[in-house]
Amino acid sequence: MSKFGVMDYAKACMDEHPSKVKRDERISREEIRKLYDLPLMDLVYRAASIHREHWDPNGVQMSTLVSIKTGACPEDCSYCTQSSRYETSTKYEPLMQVQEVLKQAVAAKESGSNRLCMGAAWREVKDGPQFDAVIEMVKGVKSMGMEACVTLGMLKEHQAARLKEAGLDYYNHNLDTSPENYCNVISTRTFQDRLDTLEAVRKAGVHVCSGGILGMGESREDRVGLLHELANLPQQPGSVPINKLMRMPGTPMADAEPIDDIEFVRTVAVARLIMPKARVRLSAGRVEMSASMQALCFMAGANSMFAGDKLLTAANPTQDKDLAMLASFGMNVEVKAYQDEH
Ligand code: SAM
Ligand code: DTB
Ligand code: SF4
Repeated sequence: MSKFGVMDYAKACMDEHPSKVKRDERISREEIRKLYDLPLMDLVYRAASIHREHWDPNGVQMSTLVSIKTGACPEDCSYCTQSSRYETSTKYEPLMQVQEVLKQAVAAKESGSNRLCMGAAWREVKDGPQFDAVIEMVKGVKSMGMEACVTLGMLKEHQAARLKEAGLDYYNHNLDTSPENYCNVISTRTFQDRLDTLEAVRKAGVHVCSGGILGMGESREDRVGLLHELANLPQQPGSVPINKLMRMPGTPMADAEPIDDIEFVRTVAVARLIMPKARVRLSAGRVEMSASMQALCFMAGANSMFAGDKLLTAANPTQDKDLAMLASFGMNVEVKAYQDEH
C-alpha cells in the first residue's frame, strides 16, 4: 500500500492533540456533515444566498503571489515541491532583494491585484537580517497602497508584532487538512504547531488567512474536520484559501487521485455557509479547472483568486485567460481594501 493508500488512513494523529477537541464549539462536525450531504442544488442555493447577504456576488478579489525564497525547505510536507526531502525540479533560490519584490508588486498592482502575498520556503521565521528584509518588503508594499500578506512558516508572538508594526494585513498559514489526517501529510510539525502560530498572528492583530488542500487522498470526514477547525478558531479567518492539490512530480503525492469536481464545489459551498464573512479563495489548481467549474465555485461562494501565470512554483492560468473568463461571467475585479471587509 502506498504512503497515501486508503489503509494508511487507519492511522490517526488525533491522540497527539487532545486539547483541540475540548474547545468551545460554535458549529459541530455533525452540522457540517449535514451541509455536505444536502442535495447539490440546495447546498449551492443556500451558499449563494448567504454569499449575497455579505458580498457582491459579481465581485472577485485578486491576490498575486511572489515566492521570495524558493526551495531547500527542511519540512516534509508531502505535497510540496519545495521540500528538500524530495527530488523535484524546483531549484533553490535565496531570499529576493527588497527592490526586486517591490518591482513585482508594481506589476501586480497594475494587473489588478490589491494584495501581494509573499511566500518563503521556511519552516519558521528566524530573527536576523533575512526577517529584517521581509519587514522592509512589507513596508514597501504598504507604501504602494497595496495590502500585504506573508506566508513564512511558524511564527512567534514578537515576530508577529513586528510584522503588524510594519503594516502587515494578513498572515497565511494553512491548516491543510483535518487534525487526525495531519500526521499522514506532514511529520516535521504538528497540527497544534499550526494553531499556535495562528494564535500568535491573532494576538498581534494581523488578519488570519488559513485554509487547506483538497485532493491529497483525504476522506470526506477529513474535509469536514478541516472546515470544522477553521470555522471554530477563536476568530474565523478573514481569508480561506481552498487549494486543489497540484500533483508535483517527485513529491509523494505526485500520483494522488484528483478530487472530484462536485466534492470540491461542495467544500467551497460549505466553507461559505459556515464562514460567511471570509474571503473564500480559489487557490492552487485552477489551471486544471474549466471555466464552467470555476463558475460553479463562484456561484457556491468563492470570491477571490490568485492572479498571474505562476503560484509559488506551479502554474496558474494566464492573466488574459482569467480576464476573459471573468468578463464572460460579467464579474468585476474588486480593489477595495480589507478595512471595508471586516
Ligand atoms: N513554508 C510556509 C508554510 O508552509 O506555511 C509557506 C509556503 S507554503 C508553500 C504555503 C501553502 O501552499 C501550504 O500550506 C499549502 O497549503 C500550499 N501548497 C503548497 N504546495 C501545494 C501544492 N502542491 N498544491 C496545493 N497547495 C500547495
Ligand atoms: C495558499 O493557500 N496557496 C498559495 C498561498 N496560500 C501561499 C500557494 C499555492 C502553492 C501551490 C504550489 C506551488 O506553487 O508550488
Ligand atoms: Fe516548506 Fe511550506 Fe513547502 Fe512545507 S509547504 S515544504 S513548510 S515551503
